[in-house]
Amino acid sequence: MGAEPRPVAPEPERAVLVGVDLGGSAWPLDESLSELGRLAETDGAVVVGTLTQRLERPSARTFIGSGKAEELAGLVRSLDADVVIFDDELTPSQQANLEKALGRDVKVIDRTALILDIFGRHATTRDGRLQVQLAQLNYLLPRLRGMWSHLVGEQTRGGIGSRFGQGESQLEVDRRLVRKRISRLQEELRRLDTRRSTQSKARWDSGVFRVALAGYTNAGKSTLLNRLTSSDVYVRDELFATLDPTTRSLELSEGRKVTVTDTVGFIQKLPTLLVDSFKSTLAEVSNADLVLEVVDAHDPNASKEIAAVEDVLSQIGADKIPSLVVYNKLDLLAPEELAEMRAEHPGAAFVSALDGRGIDALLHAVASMASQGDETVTALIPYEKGMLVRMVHESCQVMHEDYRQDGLLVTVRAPKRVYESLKAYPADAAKAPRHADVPDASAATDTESQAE
Ligand SMILES: Nc1nc2c(ncn2[C@@H]2O[C@H](COP(=O)(O)OP(=O)(O)OP(=O)(O)O)[C@@H](O)[C@H]2O)c(=O)[nH]1
Ligand SMILES: [Mg+2]
Repeated sequence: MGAEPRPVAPEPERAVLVGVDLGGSAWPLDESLSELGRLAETDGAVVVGTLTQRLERPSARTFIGSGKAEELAGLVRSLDADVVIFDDELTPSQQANLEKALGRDVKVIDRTALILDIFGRHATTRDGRLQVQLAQLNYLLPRLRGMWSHLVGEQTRGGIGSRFGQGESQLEVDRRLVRKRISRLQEELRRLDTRRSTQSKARWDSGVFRVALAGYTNAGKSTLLNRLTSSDVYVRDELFATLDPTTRSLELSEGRKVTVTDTVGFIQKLPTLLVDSFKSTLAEVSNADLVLEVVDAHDPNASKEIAAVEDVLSQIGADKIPSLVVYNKLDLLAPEELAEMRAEHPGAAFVSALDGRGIDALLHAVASMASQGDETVTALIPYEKGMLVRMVHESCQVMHEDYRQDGLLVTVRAPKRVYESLKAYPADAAKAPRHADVPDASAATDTESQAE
C-alpha cells in the first residue's frame, strides 16, 4: 500500500449500453446502439457490454421489464461497469428506480444526458457554453430529488454527467437555485441574441446571399467549409466536433460574394431540450437563403440520416428554405456505386470535401441558386452612398460599370434585396448633367422638383 504509483489519467468509465426495440423505428436497434457507443467513446467511456429487449411499450417503472432490470444488474456486476447508458430518454423516476436497482455505485444516464455532456465538452464560445448550461440545468431540474444529486454534488465521482452545471461555483442541490440560474442564463442568452441578430441583420442588409451547412454529425460539414473558403476550422473524426457556428465568406467566380456558415451537426433522437436551448445557434440555419444538406455518401444509413436532418430542419422552421443535398466523401465510393447514386439522386451534388472533387460543380449550383430571382437593373449610385457601392460589388453580378463624375453608373444582376435599394437611384438621372456637381443626390432631386 502506498507504494503503488498514482495513475496519471483517470481510468475511462466502463459503460453498458441498453437499447429497447419498440418496433416501428426507422433505425434498426443495433445501428442505433452502435451510434450510442460512438457517442459514449466520444465522451471518454469504453463500452464493455450491451443489453437489448423487445417491448411493446416501455415499463413505467424501469423502462425495461423488471426481469431484464435484474439481468442488467447482474451484467453490470460481472463486467464491473460504472455507468449504464440507455438509448432512449428515461423519465426522472425511471432513472432513479434503475439506480436503486443497480446499486449506489452505478450511474444510469440516457442518450440525452450523454449528448449534453459531449456538448459541454465541445462548447468553446460564451454563447455555446451558456446554451449548453441552460440545456443541462433544464435536464437536471426534474431530477434533483432522485439519486441524480451526484450530477451536481459529488464532483469527486467524475465521469459522464458530473460536469453538468459546470461554471457554477457551488451549485447547491436546490430546485429554487437551479430555477434562478436558469432564468439568469435565459436572460443573458437573450442579450447575446439581440447582439447576434443585429449582426445577422447587418449581413441581411448587405444583401449577401447566406449559405448554411447542415447535416448529420460527422458528415463532413467543417471539412466542406474549409474546402470552400480555404479556412482551417476544427475537423475531427468524432461526433459533435463542431458546436459553435463559424461564418466565412466566399467569392464566386462571377464576382458575387456569399457567406457560408458551418454549425452543430444533427443526430437521430436529438433531444428537444437541446434544440430549444440552441435556438440562437440554429438561427444561423433558419435564417439562411440556402441550406446545403451535407450527407456522408459512404454511410449505409445515409438516407435515414437525411430524414433525421430534415426532421430537425422542420423543428427549427428551416424546412421552407431552398436546399440542396450534397453527398460528400465520394472518394470512398467505388465508381459503380457513385454512378448508381448519381442516377438515383439527379438533383443532388456529389463532392469530396477531402480531395476537392465535385467542388466546382457545387459552386456552380450555389451560384445559380444565389442568382435565382435576380433582376437586371441600371443605376447611378452617388459616391457618398458607399454602402450601396459596396453592396453592389459584394452581392451582385456586375455586367457593366462606369465611374463617372456624378456617380457610379452600373448595370448589374441584383438579388431582390439589393434591387430594391438600387431602384431609388434610377439611371435616367445620369442624363441630367446639371446634377454632376451637386454632392448630395437627394438634395438635388428636391431642387429639381421645386424648379420644374
Ligand atoms: N474520405 C473522406 N473523409 C472526409 C471527407 N470529408 C470529411 N471527411 C472526414 O470525416 C470526418 C468528419 O469531418 P468533419 O468535417 O469534422 O465533419 P462535421 O460534419 O463537421 O462533423 P461534426 O462537426 O462533428 O458534426 C473527419 O475525419 C474528416 O476528415 C471526404 O470528402 N472524404
Ligand atoms: Mg464540424
